[in-house]
Amino acid sequence: MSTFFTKITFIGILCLCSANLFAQPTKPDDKYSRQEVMIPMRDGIKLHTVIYTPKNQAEKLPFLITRTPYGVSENPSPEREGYIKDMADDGYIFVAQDIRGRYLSQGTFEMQRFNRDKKDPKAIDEASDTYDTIDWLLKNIADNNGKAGIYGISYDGWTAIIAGTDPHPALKAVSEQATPADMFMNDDFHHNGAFRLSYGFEYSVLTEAAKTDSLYNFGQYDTYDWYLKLGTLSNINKKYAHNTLPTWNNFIAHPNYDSFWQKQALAYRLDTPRTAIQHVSGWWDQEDMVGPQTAYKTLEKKDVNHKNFIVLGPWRHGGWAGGEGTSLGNIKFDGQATGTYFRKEIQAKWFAWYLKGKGDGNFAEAISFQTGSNKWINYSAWPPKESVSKNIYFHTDGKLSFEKPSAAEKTFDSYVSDPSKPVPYRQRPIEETYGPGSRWYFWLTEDQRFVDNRPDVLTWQTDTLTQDVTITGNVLAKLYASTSGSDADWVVKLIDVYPKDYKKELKMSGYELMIADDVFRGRFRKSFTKPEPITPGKVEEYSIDLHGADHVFKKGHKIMVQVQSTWFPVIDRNPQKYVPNIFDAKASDYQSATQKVYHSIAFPSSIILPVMQ
Ligand code: PG9
Repeated sequence: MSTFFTKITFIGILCLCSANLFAQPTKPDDKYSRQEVMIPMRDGIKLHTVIYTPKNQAEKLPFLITRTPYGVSENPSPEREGYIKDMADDGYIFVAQDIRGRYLSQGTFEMQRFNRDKKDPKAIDEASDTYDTIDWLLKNIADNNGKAGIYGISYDGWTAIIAGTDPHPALKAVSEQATPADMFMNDDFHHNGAFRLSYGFEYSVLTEAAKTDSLYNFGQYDTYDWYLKLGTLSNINKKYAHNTLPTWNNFIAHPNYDSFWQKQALAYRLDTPRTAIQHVSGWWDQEDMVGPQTAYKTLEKKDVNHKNFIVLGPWRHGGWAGGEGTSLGNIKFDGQATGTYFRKEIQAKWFAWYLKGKGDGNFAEAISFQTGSNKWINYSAWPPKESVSKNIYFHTDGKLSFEKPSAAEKTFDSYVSDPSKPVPYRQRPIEETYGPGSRWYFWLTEDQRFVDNRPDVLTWQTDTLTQDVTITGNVLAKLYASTSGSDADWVVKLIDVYPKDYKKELKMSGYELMIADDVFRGRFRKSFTKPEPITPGKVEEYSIDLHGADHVFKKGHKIMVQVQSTWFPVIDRNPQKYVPNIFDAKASDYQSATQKVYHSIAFPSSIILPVMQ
């Protein structure tokens, strides 16, 4: 049946875009002994674990652990896996574990399980499961050096960072890569309260539907039509899921930022860094770009012992794990092998220092691959102190400039947002997220010209830049807008427009590359816990965090901003008529609305850029 079920393990996801990751033959390696064990946890549940020990071990070695919901049995040995090959060359005992309730592990799976009640000695969570695993490994696996590190991407990055919140004393280093930090504010399931429909639904099916269930077959390659025909969100349970998907049911039960989302968020769970910790984030991560930035920022507040580090690179979700990383989608990085560099010069050296005392231990606080200039830069703080906030303002006639609007200008631009004709978030066909031929992996780098002529997308742009403009740090949109409806979504995109005649690579002439972007659900403008209708026609101020960037808009390029109210189906359609819970909205609640974006003296919409001096 559906391709949801046939190929998707996370490693499979990586494999789709990193063709050379598993290109080698699958014969067993001679360098490692492989054993599969069931490790007992404090509550008696046993977790399926694969351990690779180097055969000719000359010294006592640390453990490098990864814990996953995506199945460890298919993991190739370290020798053959590009992601950890450099570390394999250094020598570790590699451990991969199926988390509770997944694949060959016992127990029940809970999506991003909550913290346990520490007063109950038998209570468990992902941190205690890691603790018990490390305890068992130290006692049962010979010739270990008494130290452990944990690493992983996305869900596996989340299990890594959670392990560090209540670490076994032997756990010395955590490399969380693309962890989600807050599923209501950013990351996989919502952005600023706007629900990530196609991802949320398909991921719930992928992890929680019975593998034999054939109800989810889209039956068509372009899922844009499927989601549009679906109609209201309540049809998911009525027609397909029949209340069988716990994660989907949680979306419905928690439409606001209640304690369910708050207690799941890393801000609630993190305190001081209790091990050395490295956060890894991709500038074009289509799933969890913000998570590591938020996690770094949270821990940095109490990082008195300098244990908290961040690495930012030009990658899609997990893009650093395989392949050279010289390009992403259509974007090339001047031949720089950013993935190879990360694995060899950053990841391997960092673990070697913290787990083996190898190297000089001299790591920059923040290491970023600056896009546009295409070079690695070390910063002593993130965001760097040298950047200064500068507003770039919207004007009449689609102009964008660092000057404030004047009295002579028209005060707003408007468009009609029609939920029956939502703006596709990427070029159609919109394949199943993880389906065959899916371009999900690099949609954030797609040329935004595909929506340029839509009447429901507004565009402002600067004149051709006469000098480079470098932005390093957080980007914020300040939107002054009104709607004729009583709820509205605001999507804001900061775009680098390539020159019309781009000699360096002709086919990139005029390309519109998103540098920072996000959506904001209007009902949450005052509070994410207590949404409120918008008064039709009233101008409201929206502060929309577009997150980090480190980018040079080169001389000869232009800076562009686009605003729209739909991004479908990655974001569900806002009915534009306020209803208490959008998951219960009726078909008749979905209404067209006239949106006005202001650029007057009183309401000067702008983007606040972190400009490097
Ligand atoms: N982005 C995926 C995910 C992480 C955590 C929770 C839900 C989804 C992943 O790639 O693992």
